[in-house]
Amino acid sequence: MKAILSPRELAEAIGVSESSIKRWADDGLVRVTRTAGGHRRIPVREALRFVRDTRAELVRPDVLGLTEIEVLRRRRPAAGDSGDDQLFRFLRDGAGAEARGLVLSMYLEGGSVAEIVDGPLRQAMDRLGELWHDRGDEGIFWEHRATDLCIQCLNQLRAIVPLEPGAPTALGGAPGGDPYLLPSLAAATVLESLGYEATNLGPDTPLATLSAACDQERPDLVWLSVSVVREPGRLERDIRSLLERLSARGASLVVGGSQGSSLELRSHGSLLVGRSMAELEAFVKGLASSRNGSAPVRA
Ligand code: B12
Repeated sequence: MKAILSPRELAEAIGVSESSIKRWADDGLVRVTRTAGGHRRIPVREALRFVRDTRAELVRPDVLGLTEIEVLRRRRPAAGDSGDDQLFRFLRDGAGAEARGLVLSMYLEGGSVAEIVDGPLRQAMDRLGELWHDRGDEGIFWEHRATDLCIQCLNQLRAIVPLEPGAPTALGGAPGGDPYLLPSLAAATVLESLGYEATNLGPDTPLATLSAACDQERPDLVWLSVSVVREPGRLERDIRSLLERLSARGASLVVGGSQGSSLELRSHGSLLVGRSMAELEAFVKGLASSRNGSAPVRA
């Protein structure tokens, strides 16, 4: 993907005239920087923010370096295939460019990251998780490869969501002994799409490590994604003590993941125990409105 575009390149990509882009830039609809010689330049994150917000059609995705979308367009969907079926098939078959292109298109057409993760991505992984029952080693191979492809899809979204200076910060991971990569990465991606600067410590992060990271980084929000619980009593105790430290300085904790709600924890005040990325999104939007809308939370 290109990092910086000229007005002509963005114009070509969305099939409008260069003078329209320059006019929109001068009206503040597209944010530009200037070269030393005074020429307008558009960071690609800003260009894609504009494409998404205005639902502009990407007629030449190649100009932006989004070759995945071109690859996807060349692949005809099987008759009656929904976007969800398509993603499942691409992940199962190792069609990485197509999977990335599809997820990117869903986002650029206005889908939120939370909707994409709770919907097509989770459904595809649920279906892949059933395959090892019938397909044994082949099913496990598909599951591992699909996990890697989902990581690529999510990291690609992380590379294009707009960045705001002075964004609130979030930090999180999955607890010690929990090997699941995607849920925590998905939470980081959702938070970044909502205007946070997120640090993902990933799977198998002991709560003591998470707590030390929080003391050092002082994030506004902490997430914990729980897919495997080894010692529930101990994990609950560690989460309560983390929550105490966080609440003392006005930060919030969100616990989720497929086993998050099996823990003896109840949502209250600065703790949310949620089952979906939609709940994470709603909680974050609630936080922003209780701070009088000062946090840069996007639609
Ligand atoms: C990929 C995968 C693995 C991979 C993980 C690779 C990796 N490093 O990440 C590996 C190979 C490690 C694995 C291993 C095992 N797995 Co497995 N795995 C899966 C699979 C297919 C996908 C999981 C995934 O990433 N989903 C995508 C994420 C995004 O979805 P999610 O976790 O549900 O998250 C959603 C919500 O929980 C929520 N959420 C998540 N995090 C957060 C955080 C916050 C803050 C909030 C608010 C919300 C939230 O939002 C998300 C989107 O809606 C699932 C299938 C399934 N149905 O979950 C099986 C599955 C979980 N695995 C299963 C099994 C049996 C195993 C093994 C025991 C297999 C074995 N015999 O070895 C081992 C156990 C591992 C262990 N150490 O405990 C079973 C569990 C059955 C059960 N309930 O006990 C499942 C359900 C498959 C099945 N249908 O049988 N697995």
